[in-house]
Amino acid sequence: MGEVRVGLVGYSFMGRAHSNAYRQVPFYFPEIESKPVLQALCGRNEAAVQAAAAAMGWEDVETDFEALIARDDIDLIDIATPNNVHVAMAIKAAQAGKHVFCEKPLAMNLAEARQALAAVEAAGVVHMVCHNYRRAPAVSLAKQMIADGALGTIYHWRSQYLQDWMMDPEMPAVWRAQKAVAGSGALGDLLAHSIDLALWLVGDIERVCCDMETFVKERPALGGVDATLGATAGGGEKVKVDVDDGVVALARFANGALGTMEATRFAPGHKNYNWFEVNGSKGSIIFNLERMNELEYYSGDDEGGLQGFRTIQATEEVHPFLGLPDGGGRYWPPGHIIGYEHTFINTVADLLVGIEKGESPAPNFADAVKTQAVLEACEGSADAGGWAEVETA
Ligand code: SOE
Repeated sequence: MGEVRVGLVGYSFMGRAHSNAYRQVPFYFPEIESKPVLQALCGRNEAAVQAAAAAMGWEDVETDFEALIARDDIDLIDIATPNNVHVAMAIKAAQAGKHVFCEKPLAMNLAEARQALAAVEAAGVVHMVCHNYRRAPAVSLAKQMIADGALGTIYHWRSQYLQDWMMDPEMPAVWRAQKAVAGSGALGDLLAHSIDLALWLVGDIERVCCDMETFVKERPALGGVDATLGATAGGGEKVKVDVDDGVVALARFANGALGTMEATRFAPGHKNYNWFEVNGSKGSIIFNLERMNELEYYSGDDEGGLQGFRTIQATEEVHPFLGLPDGGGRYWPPGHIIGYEHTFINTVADLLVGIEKGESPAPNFADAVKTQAVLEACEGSADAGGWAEVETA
C-alpha cells in the first residue's frame, strides 16, 4: 500500500476543505491503494499553523515554504494560498520533484500560467488545479450525458455564479478584494469556475465580450483576519478597491455555440449560486450548486404531452463517484445527499489515482492555461471594449 505524503500550504477556507478531503478519501475510496498522509502543514504564523495542524490532524508544521519543499518525506505540495503566490510555489515545488495540486485560479495572468505549466512538464511531476465543481456527481453526469449525445449539438452555454458576501461597504479589503493578491475580483474567483466548466462541458472558447464593475469603490483597510471574527478593519484608513465586484461576458465557442456568463459578489440572497444551463438540439440540462445533488433535464425525445424538465437526483450508485468498484454505494444510499465537501473528496481521490498512474487528472495545468487565457481575454475586452480573441494555449 503506497502513501502520498502531503505538504499543504494554507489553512483557511481552502486549506480546511483540502485537509478534510485527504482525511476522508481512505474512508470513502478504500479501493485507492495510495493513502494520503497529512505530513506537514505550512504557514508563516507558527502559533496559528500549529493550532490548525492540531485541529485538522497534520503530523508536523513548517513556517517556511523552502523548508517544506526541501523535505524528502513530502511527495505532493498542495497550494491553498492567495493567488499571487500560486505560480512561484508551483514552480519551486515542481523543481524540487514534488507533484503539485493548486487552488484556482492557477495564476495571476496567462504568462504566469504558462510558466507554471512549463515547470511541471519539465519536472515530469503530476499536476492538477482544484476546480472542485467538476466532481459534483450531477456535474459529472452532465458531462457524461453531453458526451453520449443526449443533448445533441450544443447551441448555448449560460452560467451564473452569484454570491453576496462582499456587499457591506464596511467589509475590509480582504485579499480577494486586492488586485495585487487576487489578480482580479469576481472574474478570477468565480467566473474562473464557470469558464472551467464551460470549456469542459461545451468546448474551447474563441472570443469574448466582457464588462466589469466595481460597485464599492473603497473599503476599510484590512487590519487582521481572526478565525472567529473574520476580517477586521485596520485603524480607520480607507483603501481604493482595484478589483471587479461583478462581471458579465458573452462568449463564442469554437464549435459555434453561444455563451453568456456572469459572476458577482453583489447578488443579495445568493450565497454560492453556481448555476449553468446547456441547450442542445436534443434537450437541455440545468445545474444549480445550491441543489447540488440534482440535475434538471429536458429531453426532446420524450413523447408529446409528457415533455418537460425532470429532476434527476444524482445519488444512485450508477452516478459518477457514487458506486464502489465491486458494487454498493460509495457514500450513502440513494437520496442520502452529499455536500460541498464531497466535491473536494472526489477531486483528491482522482488526484491520488493520477499520482499512482503518473497522469495529471483534468483540470491539470494545461487545462488551467486555457481558463487563464479566457480570463485574460475577458480583462482585455473589458479594458478596451468590444470583443477580444482568446489566445490559444
Ligand atoms: C469565494 O468566496 C469562494 O470561496 C471561491 O474562492 C471558491 O473558489 C468557491 O468555491 C466558493 O467561494
